[in-house]
Amino acid sequence: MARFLIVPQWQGSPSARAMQLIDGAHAIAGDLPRSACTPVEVALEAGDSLASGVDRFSALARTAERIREVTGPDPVVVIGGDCSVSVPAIGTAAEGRTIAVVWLDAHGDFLTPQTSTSRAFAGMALSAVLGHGPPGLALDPGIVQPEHVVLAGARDLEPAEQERLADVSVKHLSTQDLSTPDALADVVAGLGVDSVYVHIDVDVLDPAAIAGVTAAVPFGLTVPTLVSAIGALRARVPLAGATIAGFAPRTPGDAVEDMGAILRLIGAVA
Ligand SMILES: [Mn+2]
Repeated sequence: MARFLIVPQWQGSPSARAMQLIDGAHAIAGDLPRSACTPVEVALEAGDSLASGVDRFSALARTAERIREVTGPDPVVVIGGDCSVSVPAIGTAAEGRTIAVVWLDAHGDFLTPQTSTSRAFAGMALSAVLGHGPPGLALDPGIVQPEHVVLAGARDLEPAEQERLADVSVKHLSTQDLSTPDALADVVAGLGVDSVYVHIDVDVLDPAAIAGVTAAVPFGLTVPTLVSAIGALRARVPLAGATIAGFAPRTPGDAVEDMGAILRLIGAVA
């Protein structure tokens, strides 16, 4: 049985519905065995940017510190919360080994404090994995190599993200590419890494498969396609850890509707 970190962090989200990410984390935790769950305390207040270029920096930095405190060499599944909960978990997972990062997300999360208009850290999370962003949130450069990152299923990229992605060696697999079950596994297995961290923003799924996301983008993955891709990947490369992020149900009833899809994704990574 995997260990789950429950991180109801909303401060990284640019959405007006950000606080429903708290409900999403709690709804998922409610369907997991309590003994397997480690709750991570998240401040309720917004926090202060402290001139970092990231909104709510102080609250995010405190949560990141707590995630670092409760993660170690054994793989964990982080239940968000906004996408930025993955950053400190990836930092721990990369200690003493070379990892790939598969970032499954409708968006690039590849903005920086310089290019983001919202200043929301979730939209900068993948940049922060590669070392861009304020100390205390961003990993040190070199902990994860750009050529070991695969952005998958992204279909709503801002021009600034597209420019930066063209400049670095991050690989990009489209929704179409992922319809070949072994496509993701082939790319990651070819990198020569020790293990792979799998980040899933549930908005990588098609809006028909999940309703509780804050920024739905059409033409996403089906649940079976995503589960097959992860299964094929895990058959070839050990898992260093995983995240399920971005679940923000509007109502408790909506959470119940979406839970079947969420639990299948958890089954794929746990
Ligand atoms: Mn995301």
